[in-house]
Amino acid sequence: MKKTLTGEWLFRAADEKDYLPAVVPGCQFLDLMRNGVIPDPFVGVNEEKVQWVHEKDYVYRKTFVLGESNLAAKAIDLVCERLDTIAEITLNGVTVGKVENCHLMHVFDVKSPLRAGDNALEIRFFSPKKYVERKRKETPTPPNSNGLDGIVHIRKPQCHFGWDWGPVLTPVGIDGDIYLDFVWEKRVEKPVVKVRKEGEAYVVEAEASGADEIRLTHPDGTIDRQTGERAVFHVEKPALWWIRELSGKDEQPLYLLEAEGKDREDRIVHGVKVGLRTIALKREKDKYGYNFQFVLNDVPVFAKGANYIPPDCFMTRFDQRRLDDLMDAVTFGNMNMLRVWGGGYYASDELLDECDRRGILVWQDCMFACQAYPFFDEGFQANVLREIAYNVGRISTHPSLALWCGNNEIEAMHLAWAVMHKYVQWTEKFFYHILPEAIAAIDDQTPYIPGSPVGPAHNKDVDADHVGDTHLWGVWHGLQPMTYYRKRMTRFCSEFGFESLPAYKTVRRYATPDEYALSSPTQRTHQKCAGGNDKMLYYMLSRFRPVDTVEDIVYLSQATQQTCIQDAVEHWRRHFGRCNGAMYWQLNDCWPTASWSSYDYYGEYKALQYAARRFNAPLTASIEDEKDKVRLIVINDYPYAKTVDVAWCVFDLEGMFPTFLRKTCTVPPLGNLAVAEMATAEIDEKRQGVAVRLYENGAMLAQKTCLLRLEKKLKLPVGDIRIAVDGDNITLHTDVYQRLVMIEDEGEGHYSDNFFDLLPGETKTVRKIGTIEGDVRVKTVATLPKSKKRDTVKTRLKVFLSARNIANALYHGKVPKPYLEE
Ligand code: BMA
Repeated sequence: MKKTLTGEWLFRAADEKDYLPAVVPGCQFLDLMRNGVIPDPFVGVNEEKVQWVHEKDYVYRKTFVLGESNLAAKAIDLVCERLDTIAEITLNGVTVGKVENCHLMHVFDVKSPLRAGDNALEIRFFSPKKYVERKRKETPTPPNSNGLDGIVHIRKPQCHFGWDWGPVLTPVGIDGDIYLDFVWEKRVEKPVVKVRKEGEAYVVEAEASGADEIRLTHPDGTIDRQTGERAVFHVEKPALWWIRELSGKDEQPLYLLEAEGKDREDRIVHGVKVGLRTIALKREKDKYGYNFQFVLNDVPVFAKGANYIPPDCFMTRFDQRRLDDLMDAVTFGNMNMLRVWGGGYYASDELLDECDRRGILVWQDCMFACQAYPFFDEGFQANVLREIAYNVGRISTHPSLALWCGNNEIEAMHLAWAVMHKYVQWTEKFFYHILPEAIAAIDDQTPYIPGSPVGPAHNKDVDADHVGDTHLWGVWHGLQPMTYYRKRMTRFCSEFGFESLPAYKTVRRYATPDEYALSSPTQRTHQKCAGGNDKMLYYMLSRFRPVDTVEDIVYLSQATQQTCIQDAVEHWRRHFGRCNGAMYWQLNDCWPTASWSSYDYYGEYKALQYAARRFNAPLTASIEDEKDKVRLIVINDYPYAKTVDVAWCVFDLEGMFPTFLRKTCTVPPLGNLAVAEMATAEIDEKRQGVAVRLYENGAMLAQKTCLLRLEKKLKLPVGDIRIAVDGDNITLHTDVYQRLVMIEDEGEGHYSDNFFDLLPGETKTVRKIGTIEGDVRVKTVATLPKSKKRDTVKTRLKVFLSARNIANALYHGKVPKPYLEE
């Protein structure tokens, strides 16, 4: 029997007397906002104004009544799904526990302090900031390049202390379910489930102490039952779990394993969803070096996706509706993998359930990022290993789990800690020995890598192109030209990114018009990457003519981001087999900000989100432009050949609807086909462009265009776009070529397509997924008003020549030497 303790609580800062109402699950920031004590830190420069909050301890209090009969239970536990983070729990004045890890569930035996009648539960949360300051004095740590120093001492999302996309807002509180669990006769535990393949069949083994029956419900509804605490099910004809692009279905087949037992008259059922599949990470030697390729049910996969960060600074308000919306963006973007990045939280059950259902693989980092951790401290290591055991047990049953990764970028940062050698040594001990053993003790089926990026051994060839995965930051941090990616023949790019401003609608939610300028205090607060706004301008001006208004800067920053990431992903996809994954940084935001995301904090789709749908489509066309030639390539990620029609043309920017050349061809499975090649000398770069269309069974799957000159060096025709709205459908028609057409209206939601090119004479219909409000407007590169203010060359030079940027360019801009077979 459970008695929930969520809902209404009281709270106070420890140095104040009066309690205020609080809501659990939640945190002190949400409660302070609700009570009008602090302003919304997401607006204007309020983040700065609420920094005093971190300095304090907070006390949460709840009273509840129990009857005499409740106390007759054999055992009574207080279960806290999550407590963030350093806390002491007292019940009726008796200390029942102290905790120091927000990444695991805490259970306390509370039978003896409970009494009939009124009970008072109090949880005191200690200031995380003060905690890390104190810890750092006891055990010095290397400096932190993201946020406050010493944060490695606390097992709490590291990004709470500030990151290059996130504010310094360190919540404390009860941020999960909290309840009393009464045991009358026996406990019925959650089942431990193991799945393995035997020949063509699968074996599902389950053990649940206290269970009377364990059953397996197949996706077709048939149920196998076994009595007792242990069960072994043989599934002879498995309904295999696939990623969405390979199953072609929105819902993947899942089996439901349930363990049921009776505790007095309470019927207790624990359910676990199980998917039948095999997953491997191939890292064998090959002609390019060493492979890095996920293989699902024996089918090689090109991983297409993005990096996921905590979707809110205050996680408890990220509800199922927002999760659904975010996951819709993932499927909309034709992604098949998410990387849950190591500076936040382990994936929640809800996120994993959605990934299981929709068929999205999950790369799970363990929660260590960008810094060296004090694993030599026995208490710290034991704390971490408890967290690992809990999360591996919880996460490993999910069929979406594809990889355990030890950490984010710790090895890449070793140079910085050469002076604190102990940390470097312990990084190797922990991530190459202790952690993999701890994971394998619970989950020996899922691949493991010590960190990302990873080389062949500790501290060797990190970020090399012939081995492991890479985080390529030459573009953006290293100010390399956007063509830099083409020089990198990585085996798997798990991070690369480009910043843009969030949607204009979002800017209006955090800034007033007098704070729109990128140099304003508000815009500088909402840009956490040092020099980020300058870099955005630097790249925008490398390609487009200058603009003045924030609306136009939003548009161009997103257009630049989209073209940059599209070029990189298509380049790597054209080399599937050698490169096996392109996961851009980053999918989402934790607050409204300028960042590398494609989906902003309020769920607005940036240009990149639409582009992802096109460049990640499993069957698509791509244009590879080189100095002297343009090649048209069809990319096929399916494990079977595809027969398609390809049509292409050289079109005049101001011409008539072009005449296409056509060819029917068969693209090999998991491969590419070069369909046509054109000499650039035969194309009038000033007046013409190249377009390709791809059809399957008469339906157009893709249209891509390519200009041979930068937009700023072209006279793009303005023309006129006719817009007709019919219900949710918006039809556009143009007589001349239109570059990067952005549709907008004031309603909620997004469009079925946006930020696309239109060929001269083309008519295109898109659908609004949401509601249309007010006028439907369009913006294109050619319609941007001219600015007289900026000297492009001077502005760019000034950005490039800052000391920070020169150092970054040297550090990030390297291109590895070609791999020579050993
Ligand atoms: C990557 C990440 C993050 C960071 C991002 C952008 O390396 O792992 O630490 O936010 O770069 O700089």
